[in-house]
Formats: sequence, structure tokens, C-alpha cells
Amino acid sequence: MKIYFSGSIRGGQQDAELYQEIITDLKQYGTVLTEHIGNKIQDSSLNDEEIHNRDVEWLEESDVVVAEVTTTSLGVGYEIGRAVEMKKPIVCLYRTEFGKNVSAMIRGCAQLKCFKYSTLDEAKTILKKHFNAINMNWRDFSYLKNGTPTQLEAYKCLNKLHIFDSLHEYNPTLTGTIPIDIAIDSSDLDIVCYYMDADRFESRVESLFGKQKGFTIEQKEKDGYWVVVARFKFQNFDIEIYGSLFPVISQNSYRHMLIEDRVLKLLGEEFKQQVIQLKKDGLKTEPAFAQLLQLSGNPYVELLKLELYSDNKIKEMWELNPNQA
Ligand code: 6K6
Repeated sequence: MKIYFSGSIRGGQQDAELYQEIITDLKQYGTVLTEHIGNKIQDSSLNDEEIHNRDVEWLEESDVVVAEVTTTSLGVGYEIGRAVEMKKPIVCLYRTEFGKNVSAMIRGCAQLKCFKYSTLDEAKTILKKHFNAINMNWRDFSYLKNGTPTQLEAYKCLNKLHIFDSLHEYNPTLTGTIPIDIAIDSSDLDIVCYYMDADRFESRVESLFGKQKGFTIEQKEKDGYWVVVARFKFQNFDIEIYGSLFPVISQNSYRHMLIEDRVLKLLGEEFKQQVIQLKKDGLKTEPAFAQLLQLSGNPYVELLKLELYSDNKIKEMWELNPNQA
């Protein structure tokens, strides 16, 4: 992950040491492209135009922008504005102890995540939370605890069933739309697993959940692969446990969720709402993404191809959609 850290230079370098500490902390999450921001000594080997062009290139290249906006700086404001245009995820950190308020153009911009902090430790905690969300460990379903009401309800349901403990040896992983917050009322909880022996997996799932309401289980061929699919109801959820001979990370439903999560983070709230609307209108998730990104062909196959696309290419595809405001 490439991180663009933005902090005041000509706007005033009184926070340079703090920037340095933040940059050091950020390095655990990825490569910080702008390490020099914490440097009090100005590097005069580049002229202003060269500095501008190089920084905008780095901004383009970055996966996330972190800006410390306590000290008012034209350059930082400009970088944030450009990053908003580039649809980058942006975190702004600010302190208010000097009685100065952050510009409404920053605090009021819905695309920015602004956090007030007082101490370096607080800033580190904010960043940790943010980067953990970006570098998601989908195997650990506890992220649902801090999510939307539906995600919290899903967490309680899965916890009560002990699915993840009792199927531990099969690498159970929650996929589908609830983890990425585009669920609608009819969305189910999909748990994908990896088995070595289909019969053994089937009897394990049956012994654990066979008494649940509406329980069914079958072995069948799907898209040329042998799979085991169990379904039942628990609390308000339809649950599907899906086992295959392939490791979870190479299974399509996991790959679809990852690419969908990436696209949602890249394209923001308007895209997300359009996906949800298409799903409410009756489209399945992958066809909804394919329609909005104007992918022709089989949406389940075409969506996987986005794994190889750059962020900019995906943004361009969305910009070409005439339904985009
Ligand atoms: C090197 C080390 C310190 O200063 C330098 C040379 N100047 C700059 N080098 C790199 N980026 C710069 C420089 N001046 C401004 N910027 C960019 O604008 C940085 O990415 C900062 O986030 C932002 C600071 O803007 P001002 O208006 O406060 O200078």
C-alpha cells in the first residue's frame, strides 16, 4: 500500500516533528511516498514546478492520503482537493488546542474522514482503526461488531451458532454482501469453506447444523467443480455454507467480494447507492456491478478481470457511465 502523507511546509513547519512521528507510525501500514514532509530542511534541488508535478504524480500513485491539517497550508488544501477529485480515500487529522478551527471546506467534505485528536497516541489509534479496515482480515469476522446494525446482527447470529469455531479446520470465511455493507433485506449469510474430503465435510456440517430450521445439504457439480452446499435459517438470516476443494482465497465468491469491496471504496457513496438500488430492483450483486461499470459478457467472469485493473482504469469505467451524476 502506498500512502501519501500531507502536512504543512511553507504554511509553517512548527509540527514537523509530529509529522515525523506520524510518518514513522504510517510505515507499518505501507510505503510512505512523502517522507520528507517531516523534514525541516527544505530540499532545494527541485524548483516549485518540479515539486508540484512530482507530488501530483505521487498523489495519483497513492492508495490512501493522510493529511495533518492543524496548521493551515495552501499546499495541503490543494493536495486534498486534488485527491478528492482523484477519488482517493483520505484521512484528515487535526488538533484544536490552539483555538483554531479547521476550514469548513475540509470538515464539510463528505469524502474526507476527519478526526480530531490531542495526543500522538490518539492519532495512532485513529490510523490503526482506519488501516485495519483497509487491510481487512476477512477470516476474522469480529469486524462485524463495529459495523452497521445489520452487520452487528449478523455478528451476533454467527457467534451464537459458533460456526467459525466449529468449522475452524475448513477455513470458514464470510462472503457476500453483508461484509461489504451492500446487503438488502433478502441478503443471506454466505460462509465459504475449504475441504479435503467432501463426505467428511458434509457429515460434519450436518452433525452441527442438521437440526436447524429448513436444513438441507447436497453435494453437486457447479461450474465443473465438486461442491457441498448446506442451507438453513437462523434468527433473521438465511445461511449458506459452501464447501469446495479450492482454498477460500481462490473461490469465486471470496474473489468477487474482494473486488467489490475495492470498487466500492474507490467509487464512493453514489456508486454504492446505485448498486443497492439495482439489487432492490431485483438484480444480483455481480450483475449490478457489471451494469454500472458497463461490463459486457458474463458478469461473474468479467468482474474477476477487474483484479488486474488499476484504480484509475476502474474510476474511468465509472466516469463513462452516463448515469453517474
Ligand atoms: C523538502 C523538504 C521540505 O521541503 C522540501 C521542498 N518543498 C517541498 N517538497 C515536497 N513537497 C512539498 C514541498 N513544498 C510543498 N509540498 C507539498 O505541499 C507537500 O506534499 C505538502 O503536503 C504540501 C505543503 O504545502 P505548503 O503550502 O505548506 O508548503
